[in-house]
Amino acid sequence: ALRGGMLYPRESPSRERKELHGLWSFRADFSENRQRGFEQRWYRSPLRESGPTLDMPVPSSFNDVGQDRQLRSFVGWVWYEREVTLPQRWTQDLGTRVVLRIGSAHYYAIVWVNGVHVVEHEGGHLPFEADISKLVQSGLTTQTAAGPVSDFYTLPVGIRTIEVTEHQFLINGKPFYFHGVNKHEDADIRGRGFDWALLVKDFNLLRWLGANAFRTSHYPYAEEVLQLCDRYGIVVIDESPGVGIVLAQSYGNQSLQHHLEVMGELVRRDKNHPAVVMWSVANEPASFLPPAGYYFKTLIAHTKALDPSRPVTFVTNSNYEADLGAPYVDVICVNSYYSWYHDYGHLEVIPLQLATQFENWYRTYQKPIIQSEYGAGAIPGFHQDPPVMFSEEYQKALLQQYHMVLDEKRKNYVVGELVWNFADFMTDQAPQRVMGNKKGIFTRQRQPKAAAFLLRERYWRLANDTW
Ligand code: BDP
Repeated sequence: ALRGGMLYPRESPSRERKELHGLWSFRADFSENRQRGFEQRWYRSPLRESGPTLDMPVPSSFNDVGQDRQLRSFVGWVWYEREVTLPQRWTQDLGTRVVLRIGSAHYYAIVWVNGVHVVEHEGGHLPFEADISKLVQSGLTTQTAAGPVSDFYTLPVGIRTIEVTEHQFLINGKPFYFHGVNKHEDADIRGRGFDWALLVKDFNLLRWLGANAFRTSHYPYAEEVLQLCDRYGIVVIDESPGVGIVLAQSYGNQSLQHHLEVMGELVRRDKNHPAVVMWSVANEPASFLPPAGYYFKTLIAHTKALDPSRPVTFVTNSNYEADLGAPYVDVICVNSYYSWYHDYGHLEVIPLQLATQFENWYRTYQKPIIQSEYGAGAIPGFHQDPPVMFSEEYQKALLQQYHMVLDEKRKNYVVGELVWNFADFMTDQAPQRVMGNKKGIFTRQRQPKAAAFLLRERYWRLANDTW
């Protein structure tokens, strides 16, 4: 007979709920008999102490978020672990009931809390729970060297230095070459919005690719994204939402004041992330218009005053001679779409045009240069040889032409290349958009196009070259 119901954990004046969703440590037991975890008692100490772990989003299927074939089809014991800090009022008051509830775990589940076995359950889909009050309650208040603690905060930190010379970008005194992507916070169904499973999938893809950096085009990303960058050592160019500054009136005083405020908010939020190595105040403004000079001078000086420890840039697609903001940046970030938005189909123009682009910028400013965007649209599954626009072959061939020049110039003053874009993304409708922007090297569903394999080969080679 049923001994009682199992109420859904709903909050009320007498009930508090703590979500355990998010990133968990994870390990699949690949050992021959699938029993190593039990033999070595992995539940007794933090999982990372008994071997390597992966970050796994919960809820999600471990089979689907990675790039590992073995895990894709794994059947056997997998171990999930996370540390939980309970509010003092739960652990101090011995009359409070603390219940651990698992909404669903496939298929046979064994649960330990602080190394103590608390419950087992067979079957997925349905919830089970255990009263863990005795395990987590001490009846004590948290004390320090001075008395009871009134507030507690932990902040993971990392320490590194950034310097920019005439032709180099230095991290911890060593020349750094950005080889990575531009991203968007975008995916099917959710659109723009934070999602742990999507984030972990994207980081697994960045790792697959061998990317060491990305730009948060064209707005600040969720803080969780930067937290993972800190942990994984992915370098970030942190961009403000200053996109579309293309009219003379965009340079008005009101816009400038707001832009200064936004930079203040951005720096305040992200200044403690070692992964962030440069601020980008804008993307593709009409920086040739007369008011742009004063605007960028003020904006960049303000950002540097807020954070003297990081270089500041904006991403330009103006002509090197006409750009009125470039004198104030530390690093020149240039976008160009040779053989895509000009000279359609003429891949052979790229080497000369791109080399000239780099030479002009460097001669004029003597600052390191990042190719902050370049790319071509490709509809996955469309093939043409000789390549034509929108075929996978064309995207790949265009990138290859860029790479030839990048390889020549990176030995001098080009310090990075960020492909446009990591993944296809949705846009407004327009004749140049084929159900969105198709310049992703991955599809919007995060599957690789031919160009992804090209970049993967290149980035892993560059990774071994530069470090
Ligand atoms: C660049 C923009 C980027 C666009 C890209 C494109 O910076 O946001 O998505 O062009 O047209 O100019 O694909």
